Amino acid sequence: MLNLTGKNALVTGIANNRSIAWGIAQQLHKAGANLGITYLADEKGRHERKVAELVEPLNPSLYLPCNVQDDAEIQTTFDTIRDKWGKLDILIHCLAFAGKDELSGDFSNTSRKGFTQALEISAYSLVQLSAAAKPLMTEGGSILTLTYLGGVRVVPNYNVMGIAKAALEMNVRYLAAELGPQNIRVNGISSGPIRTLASSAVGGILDMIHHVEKIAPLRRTVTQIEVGNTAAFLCSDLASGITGQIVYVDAGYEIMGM
Ligand code: 0WE
Repeated sequence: MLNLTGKNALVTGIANNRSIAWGIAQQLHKAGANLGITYLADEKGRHERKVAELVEPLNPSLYLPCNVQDDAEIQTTFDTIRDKWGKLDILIHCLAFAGKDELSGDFSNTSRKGFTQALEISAYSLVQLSAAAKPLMTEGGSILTLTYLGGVRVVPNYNVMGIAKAALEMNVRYLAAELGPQNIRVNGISSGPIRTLASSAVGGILDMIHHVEKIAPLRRTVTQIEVGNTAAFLCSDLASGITGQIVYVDAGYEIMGM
């Protein structure tokens, strides 16, 4: 049965109690995993304190700042994991960013800086974190990222994030091929739209959610906990034969043509 006891899991991307990463962290904890949580530090340390308060019930044994645009911070994070845990079993990558002006209007107006930034933070970061995790996954492991249908099909306004998710999904396949011989599995979950801090900053997210509620086979959207349950499965030995895959957790929306 689903059991993650004895497994060390690093979870990135928790911003608040609506974060998909928060749903994943809760379900990994429920399955018995030992958690490490990373956060994006801000100048005043407000974010650090808010996320710390949120995750406290999950008793994380590591709590570290990790900005993927800062190589030194990544190095410190993984050095600490080596020192405190000795090995890493699970890496959860829930990071994405594009400039707000890149997420509306004509895609062809995407700036060089906007394109580079979106791909660096949303796609390259998986390569970077996987490289850092690889030497610590001495007993095999599971790497999981979050993607979205906009990386495979055109979703209005998703724009450069779609290109970043397409790159991210291909990163999953290349990493799975490289790391498979070390028994490290790499997969993605393609979540349906959920109201989170990131999505609520986007105009029209409620209309998109209402559209999904009309069209998806299950006639509803999914929750962070449902994504968390699939994440716990994919990171567990129950999924020992699954790697390089993108699993849709979207109430079936992706199958529909009309
Ligand atoms: O991947 C995402 C969110 C990505 C995202 C959102 C923001 C908003 C605030 C990345 N960067 C930023 N930067 C900001 O300044 N989703 C799957 C949610 C999402 O975002 C959309 C969507 C959906 C769905 C953007 C446009 C259209 C649909």
